[in-house]
Amino acid sequence: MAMRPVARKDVELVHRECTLCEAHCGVSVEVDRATQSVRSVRGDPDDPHSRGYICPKAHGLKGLQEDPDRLRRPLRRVGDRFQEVGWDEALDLVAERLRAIRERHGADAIATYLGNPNAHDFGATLFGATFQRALGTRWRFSASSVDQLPKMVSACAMFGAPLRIPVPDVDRTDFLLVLGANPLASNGSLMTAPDMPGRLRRLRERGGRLVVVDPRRSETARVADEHLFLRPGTDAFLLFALVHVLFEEERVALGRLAEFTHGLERVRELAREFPPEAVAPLTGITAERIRTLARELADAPRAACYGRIGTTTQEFGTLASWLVDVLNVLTGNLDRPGGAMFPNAAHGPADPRPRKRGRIPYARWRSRVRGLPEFAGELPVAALADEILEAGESPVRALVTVAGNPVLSTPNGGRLARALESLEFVACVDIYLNETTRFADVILPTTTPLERNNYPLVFHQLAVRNGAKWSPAAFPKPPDAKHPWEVLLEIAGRVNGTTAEVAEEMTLDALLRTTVGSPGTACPALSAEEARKRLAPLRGPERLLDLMLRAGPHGDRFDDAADGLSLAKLAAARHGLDLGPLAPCLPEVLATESGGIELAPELLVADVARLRAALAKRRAGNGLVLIGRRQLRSNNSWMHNVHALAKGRERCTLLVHPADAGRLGLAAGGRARVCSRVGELVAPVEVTDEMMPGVVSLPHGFGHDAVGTRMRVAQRKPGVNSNLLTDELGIDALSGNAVLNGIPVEVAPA
Ligand SMILES: Nc1nc2c(c(=O)[nH]1)N[C@H]1C(S)=C(S)[C@@H](COP(=O)(O)OP(=O)(O)OC[C@H]3O[C@@H](n4cnc5c(=O)[nH]c(N)nc54)[C@H](O)[C@@H]3O)O[C@H]1N2
Ligand SMILES: Nc1nc2c(c(=O)[nH]1)N[C@H]1C(S)=C(S)[C@@H](COP(=O)(O)OP(=O)(O)OC[C@H]3O[C@@H](n4cnc5c(=O)[nH]c(N)nc54)[C@H](O)[C@@H]3O)O[C@H]1N2
Ligand code: SF4
Ligand SMILES: [Mo]
Repeated sequence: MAMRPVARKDVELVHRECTLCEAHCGVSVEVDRATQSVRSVRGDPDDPHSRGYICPKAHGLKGLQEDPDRLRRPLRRVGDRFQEVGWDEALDLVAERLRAIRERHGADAIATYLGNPNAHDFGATLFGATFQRALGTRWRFSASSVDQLPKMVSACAMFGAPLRIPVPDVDRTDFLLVLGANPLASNGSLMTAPDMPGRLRRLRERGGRLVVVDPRRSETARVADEHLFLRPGTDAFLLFALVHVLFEEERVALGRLAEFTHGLERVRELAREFPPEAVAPLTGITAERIRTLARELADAPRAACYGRIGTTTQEFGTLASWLVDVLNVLTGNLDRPGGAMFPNAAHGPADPRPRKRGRIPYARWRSRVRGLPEFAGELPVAALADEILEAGESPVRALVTVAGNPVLSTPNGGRLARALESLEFVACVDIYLNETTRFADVILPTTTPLERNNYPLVFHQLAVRNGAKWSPAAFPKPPDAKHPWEVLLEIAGRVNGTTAEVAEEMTLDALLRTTVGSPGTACPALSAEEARKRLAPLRGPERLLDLMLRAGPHGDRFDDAADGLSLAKLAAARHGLDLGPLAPCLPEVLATESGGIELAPELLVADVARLRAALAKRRAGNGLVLIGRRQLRSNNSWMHNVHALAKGRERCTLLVHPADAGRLGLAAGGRARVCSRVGELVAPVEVTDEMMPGVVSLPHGFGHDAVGTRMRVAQRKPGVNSNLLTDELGIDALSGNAVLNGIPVEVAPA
């Protein structure tokens, strides 16, 4: 299609980040100011971290911006239809209904669910907690418990804070052991590292080795030196056996970590019970290969062990997450260049709240029906449907979702859909009328990523290189539109009979208390009042960010003559700032009670009994199990309405190994019926030896054929919802995180 010629003066290049995934690549958005439209989205070669790299999804930002199905006005349910209404009417209705339910049944009758995009929007991240606090409920849920919750639990127990998560120093390592991650499709997770294809290529070019452990020969496994097929859900066995060999062969070498690491002997004892010979039949990896792998890890000058979704969304997710870092410690690779290191974000540590040292925020309350534990203020989402349907006299009666699609993304989505239907009131802050929001009484849409400023708060704290980048909005906020943070604060204010401004000021006050005006804060000599004055006229998340940056490790501490960082200075660096490679920072950044690394925290040690029991009980599993997979052109459940990404061949297919296909009578191009304890579906079959025999794979985030949605592009190629098969009873018992991989299924021709 020929592009309309435009006068040069009408074209503006806006340098910012793509916020769709954790890589946060620098993009240059070419904006036609005459029509306020996107002409193109290109990689920004001057971004110091991504250096021009982008993936196909970046172009999807244009499609998202222009999508006629995307919601621009609040919707209110009238009978079984939706009607556009004004903001005041919509917000008042939400506040009124929530208040009434709270008065009648207590605050815990309201549940909240925060989805993944909140982590990619600094406004929602900064004000999400304010919003939840305003509702007063402890029934808070999020996508964390279908994702990285186990890693947060293990990091908190070992290092003292849920987001103190070490990231692999991919650019300097000599040996990278990857378990359950496919960064060539996902572009990396709990590891912000734009251009993983380039980074992994350079790792190998400098003589480093890449080993991938995965039940599927993934895109990443294909470019590795070696790929090891592993039976789903058995990572903790493999990792424990590696630990076993390190001790047995006296290859444990903590180096300087020895001075402040506790629990080494305890780990040695625990690992005794997991020799390679015992775990080999379960994992599918031979004892000999496990032994040599341990030696390779120990012998590499600099090595990093890294585990992701495949290791967290499984039965032993927290143990596997812990053992990944145990290996990093035992080989002396934690906190050293080329190993696994802690980022130092310009806006401060991941967990700035002065929490009581050492107290793990775990199981302070539990879900009513199944008694699943709270962690860091949240309950596992696998409990949500039960809390609505089964909680007797005190069930959850209302739900507020914020940028989440739990019907497609949480286990037993079919049951959750029935639960949502039964609720007294549902409000959704979302930009689509989709599988979840169709159950809403009110939908509150927000601006798009390109209409918002951003700063990757969460992802600078997980980056393989320190940096800071300000992303200016490419478009002004449309008239009558609201940013997510504005919607959250409006609800927070109205539900308590105050205003958004009051809720905003309270958030600022809380942050001021920990950053200025008292001993131990970054700016002890500056009063909160003075700081407030200096931060004006900024508002909203910009004001909080300016405060964090100025009080942060590179900040100007409110001394305008100093050359430290402030938001204004950061914004002037149009392509972002590089703040150098990760640097050793232990023991200073540890927040455990002892001040050291807890290698054998009680919480985790207690869970080893469960693993031991499974080892005793289980022979090599021979039933068929289902795992998931991510695809480059897909983004969880919500970019399937963008034609540029959705076009092309059918992607929601069941991958089956040829031997299994033969045994089950499945033909390539045919269709298979897949059944689990909780549901069934029919999917097209692809036969491929990239699967481990006995394992089938289906991507998640599809299933767009539900009635009452408004996603016309996605509906044309709906695919199936893999979470109709995942089981809400399947959890990692310690964290409560959902098991989304290794689901027992039966498969037959359809
Ligand atoms: N089987 C299986 N299930 C999985 C996974 C898996 O690997 N396998 N992965 C899990 C993981 S890691 C995650 S993170 C979850 C994700 O789970 P969710 O966060 O529940 O799901 P998403 O698909 O990310 O849905 C995002 C929602 O936010 C809306 N949205 C997008 N941008 C904006 C915005 O700017 N403003 C507002 N207001 N709304 C917006 C979209 O319309 C969509 O409704 O899925 C999990 N589910
Ligand atoms: N294109 C794209 N990018 C994304 C997303 C997306 O939906 N699409 N989602 C984003 C989100 S929310 C997240 S959390 C990240 C996730 O990022 P990744 O963790 O890299 O996610 P996946 O690509 O799903 O890779 C998981 C791998 O684990 C393997 N696996 C499954 N079960 C097991 C097991 O039991 N053990 C082991 N060792 N491996 C197993 C799977 O075969 C798969 O190759 O990706 C983010 N980036
Ligand atoms: S990898 Fe792709 S989706 Fe992720 S930030 Fe970069 S361009 Fe965006
Ligand atoms: Mo995720």
